[in-house]
Amino acid sequence: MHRSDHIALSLPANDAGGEKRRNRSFWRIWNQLSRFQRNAIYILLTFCFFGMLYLTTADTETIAEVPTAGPLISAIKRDIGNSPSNNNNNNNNLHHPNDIVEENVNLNLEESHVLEEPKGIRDTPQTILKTKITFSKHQTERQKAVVQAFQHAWKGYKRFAWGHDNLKPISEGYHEWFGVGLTIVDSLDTMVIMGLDKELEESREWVEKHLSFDVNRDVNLFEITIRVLGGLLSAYHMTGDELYLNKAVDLGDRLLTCFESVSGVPFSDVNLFTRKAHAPKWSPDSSTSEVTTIQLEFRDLSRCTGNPKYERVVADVSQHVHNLDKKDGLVPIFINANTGSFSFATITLGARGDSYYEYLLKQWIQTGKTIDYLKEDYIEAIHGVEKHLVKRTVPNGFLFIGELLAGGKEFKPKMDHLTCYLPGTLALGVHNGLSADHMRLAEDLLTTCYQTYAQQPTFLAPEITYFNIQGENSNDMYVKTNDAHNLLRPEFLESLFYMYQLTGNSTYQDWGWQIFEGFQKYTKVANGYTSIGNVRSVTNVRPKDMMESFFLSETLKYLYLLFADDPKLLDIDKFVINSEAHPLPVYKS
Ligand code: DMJ
Repeated sequence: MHRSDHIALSLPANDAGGEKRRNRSFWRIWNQLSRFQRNAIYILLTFCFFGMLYLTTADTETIAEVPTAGPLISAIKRDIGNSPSNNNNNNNNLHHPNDIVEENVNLNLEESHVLEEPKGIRDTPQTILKTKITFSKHQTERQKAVVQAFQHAWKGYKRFAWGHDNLKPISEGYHEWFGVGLTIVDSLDTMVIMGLDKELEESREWVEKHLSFDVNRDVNLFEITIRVLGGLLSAYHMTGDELYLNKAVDLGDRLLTCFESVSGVPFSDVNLFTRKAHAPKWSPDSSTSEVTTIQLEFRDLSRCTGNPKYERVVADVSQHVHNLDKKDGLVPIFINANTGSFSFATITLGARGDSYYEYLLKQWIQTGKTIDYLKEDYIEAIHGVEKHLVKRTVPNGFLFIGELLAGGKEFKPKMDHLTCYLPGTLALGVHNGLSADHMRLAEDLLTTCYQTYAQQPTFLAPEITYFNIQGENSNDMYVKTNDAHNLLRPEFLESLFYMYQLTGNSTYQDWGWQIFEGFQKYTKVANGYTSIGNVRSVTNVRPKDMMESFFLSETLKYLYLLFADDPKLLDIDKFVINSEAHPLPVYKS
């Protein structure tokens, strides 16, 4: 039997005959149609034609709205930051200290950002301010001592904690918090200001090669914003190096899910890798100061990228908080992200309340004094502080700012060291045209803050001080054992910096020097600087084995700026300094 390997199909050798037959039958059918039927077909075809035309045009418009994919952020011209002639920009012959070299840059966004863009938001390229700043290389003796302190801390960090968040200088190890090399990123602009080129170069290399936000870890929105986002943006503004901006964009995008709450008030924590945001484990609430101390950074990110999505979410939070009822401008320290309402909580200018007030003023300044409600809320709040929180001690009448316990009736004569940022903020407000009365409050509070240092044998302030308002003994202030620690915090030095810059009074420099000496004597250890557990004894300071990143980012930076011959080494008319001491540009609106 023969087996057939294929099936033979019989097809005409040439199908031209079939084609003609099909054509003939089309015309035969067409001719058989009535005039009405033919007209109906004409109309239908006309509709189809215009429909197609419309769709094609609409498509074109949609595409035209998307920014040209062309150059990515990394393709911004770097002719200022990179040109060899400008690598020596610290030379005073080329630029005055703190000169800003401005360049208008047309920034096109990365294509991936375009795809992620929420509906309705246009991110057309915008003109932004690009800067490279030079700081005077001339240093006073006190500034040189601060630079040495930085280098000492840096050496320990490099040796034992490089690429990790914080140095543990005594156990010669590190502490991981966010897992993003926090001390490096937080210190970048300090290195620029101090002229530490070698340290900056090695840090830049680490950022380029190793800084990744693909970290499967929950981070606190506020902390990572003021320290890391603020640090990257400030480094970008000071160097013109878009590496820092690219990293800031990556981080900013990962933080946006925090704002996906019912009210728009952000959740406090977010996993950087999964981008899942949530309330803190210990409470359904976010801290009021935390949700209102991210605005400078997110706004700046929008201004740098030309993409409004970052600014929009934080501006909505500010507006939302503005609309809530307050006690003469004062706010409770907790707010619920889902309901958007304040919780029944303490009112304080210390922990969890402090920088709400700071960012009212600084946002107003950052936006060229164009958003009135921010200024009005700030003025009302300072009035509320004077009315409800300010008291004087017995016997010497030191002014301090206490707390109102939940319910707003009971006054607690307790002040966190954190509150000592306020004199600087008040002075900044006066400098920007607000009531001169604020300066008196600033000076009085500054004196009390100074006393919290001067009354301790270590010349270092405790974390919390209580005040005598009843006259039960002759001490104006006292410290509880559990509050006697010093974490190398900057707030008082920050205030000294503003007060010196705005008054030129060198007493403030001398106060800063006394505190610096306290740090040198009691917190300096072989491998860096350490927080201590007890400021009340020079023989038993109880080192805590932790060097917080803000020691390099803020404490040493403010000391360095305070000790400059030129009070305007960093010009506060051009920069607004965020809550972690990262300067960001002041905009016109
Ligand atoms: C810093 O992270 C910031 O200054 C913040 O606003 C308050 N706490 C620390 C410094 O004390």
